[in-house]
Amino acid sequence: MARKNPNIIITGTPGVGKTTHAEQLARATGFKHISVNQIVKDEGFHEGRDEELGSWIVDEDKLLDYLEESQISEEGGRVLDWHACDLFPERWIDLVVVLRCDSTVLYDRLTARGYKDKKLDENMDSEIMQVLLDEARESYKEEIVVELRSDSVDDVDGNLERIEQWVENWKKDRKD
Ligand code: DAT
Repeated sequence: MARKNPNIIITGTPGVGKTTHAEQLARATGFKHISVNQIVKDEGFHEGRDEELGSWIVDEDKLLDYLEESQISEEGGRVLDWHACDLFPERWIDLVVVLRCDSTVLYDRLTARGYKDKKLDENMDSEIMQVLLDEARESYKEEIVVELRSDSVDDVDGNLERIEQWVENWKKDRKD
């Protein structure tokens, strides 16, 4: 059975605005916001923490089994929010949004979060080197990957309008 609603990944370097976008998009569309970080933490899908980076060492098999059992592929209507995207099977995903942020803006957001030393440096490098954009382009068909800016609140509003329009078109195309 083909899903009636699309599955959307919102990805990008920590601090670019994934959660901000995913929450608002889920509210506007009625889709389910899947905060991968939260699930990993709540369900224990990890093998401890990388203390230096301050992030979970994720057990990807457990995470993917969990998502598969939640009928993600059949039901659709999920907004996946995570700083990686290459682990999700292509057949689950209809749109990959890669958020990008000016490096001075990102620096301020990450230091406000208390990031410092290696964690701050690695995330800044990752954004400057467009690591997540490259990962998305290598993992999914070019036509489903979109790069959007997330420097300001106006950007968020514009991005949401664009994604909601894309959702409408996706649904219309499948009805015809
Ligand atoms: P992420 O989920 O990618 O780590 P977030 O949504 O938690 O990012 O946002 C990090 C902080 O930056 C948070 O305080 C909200 C703010 N922010 C995010 N995107 C923004 C934007 N486009 N304009 C203004 N503030 C933004």
